[in-house]
Amino acid sequence: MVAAVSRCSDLDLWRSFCFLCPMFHLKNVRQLTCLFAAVCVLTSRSLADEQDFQEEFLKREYSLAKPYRGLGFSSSSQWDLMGTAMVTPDHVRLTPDLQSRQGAVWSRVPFFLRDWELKVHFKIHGQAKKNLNGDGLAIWLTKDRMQNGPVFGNMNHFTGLGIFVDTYPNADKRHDRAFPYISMMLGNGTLSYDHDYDGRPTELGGCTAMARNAIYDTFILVRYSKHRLTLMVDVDGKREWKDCADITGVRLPTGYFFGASSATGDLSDNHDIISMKLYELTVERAEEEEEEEVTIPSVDNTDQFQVEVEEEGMSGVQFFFTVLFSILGLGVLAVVGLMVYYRKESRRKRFY
Ligand SMILES: [Ca+2]
Repeated sequence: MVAAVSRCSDLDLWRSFCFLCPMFHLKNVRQLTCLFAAVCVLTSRSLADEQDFQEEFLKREYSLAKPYRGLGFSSSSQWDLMGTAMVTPDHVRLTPDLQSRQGAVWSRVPFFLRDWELKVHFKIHGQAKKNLNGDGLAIWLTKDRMQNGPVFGNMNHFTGLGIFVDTYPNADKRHDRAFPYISMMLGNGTLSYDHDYDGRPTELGGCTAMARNAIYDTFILVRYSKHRLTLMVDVDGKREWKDCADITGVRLPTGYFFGASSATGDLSDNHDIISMKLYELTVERAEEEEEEEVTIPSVDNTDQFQVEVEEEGMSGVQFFFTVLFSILGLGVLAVVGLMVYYRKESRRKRFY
């Protein structure tokens, strides 16, 4: 509707330009200038319209953006801070670049929209060299809020959606992916996030994104509409979204809370959230298309997302004992076999 209105007003402008130009009896160069000016005006208008169009669907009650007035202490604020998280004029710092810190920011407002888009502007930066930093941050839409735990500063066995910007390769022997790695997981309250394997056993999809110490602004976009969950990233300053994961058949209950959390361990980084902007999507639905009640997050055909996790190879000591016990086992079997054989032999001889 908004788009249609803006198109009409653009058309009117265009008509008035086309009407005015011949009135001046201009030569070719002047006509071209006139045309150029008209295009400039129309283009700038359409960009502004697009921004207005987007802002119209911004849901402020679920969004975190500058200026962060009263965030974390005012009763009118819609967000709570936790752990080491602190607010500056430019960002919400979840953890500083120091060891063993945990911080989070959580929305106070339960979320009930059906079709939505979340744009997260974040910054991860620190002194340490690549792969000697950690651990990353997570974006959440979960049943529980304000919990401490081992999953990037939130509880394990969570219920809901987790998006992880993992900056440290714990399963570094695999070398199957470059870090930072961004991935998605849907928790049902019993699934466990496996830190040692960087969440591979439960991940729905993901991609490498060079989002640490980036010279450009870094963004994640999560879109959920008609049971389809899409993850996109923009980390290389091109101002365009790159596909990261796209999962269909996702069933996500409502009434959950948005949050962002982070943790450092032996390794550290500054983990900052600059904004989390939630937009409502207008989606056409057939009238008979009634949404069924979803109580537990789930994905249809989860088998297709199972990531095979290979067991790590044996260490030297493990190998030695395995061989030793195998030889001893074989020896015992041989002795038992021989005893049985001789007993049978002696019985046979007695019958002769
Ligand atoms: Ca990791």
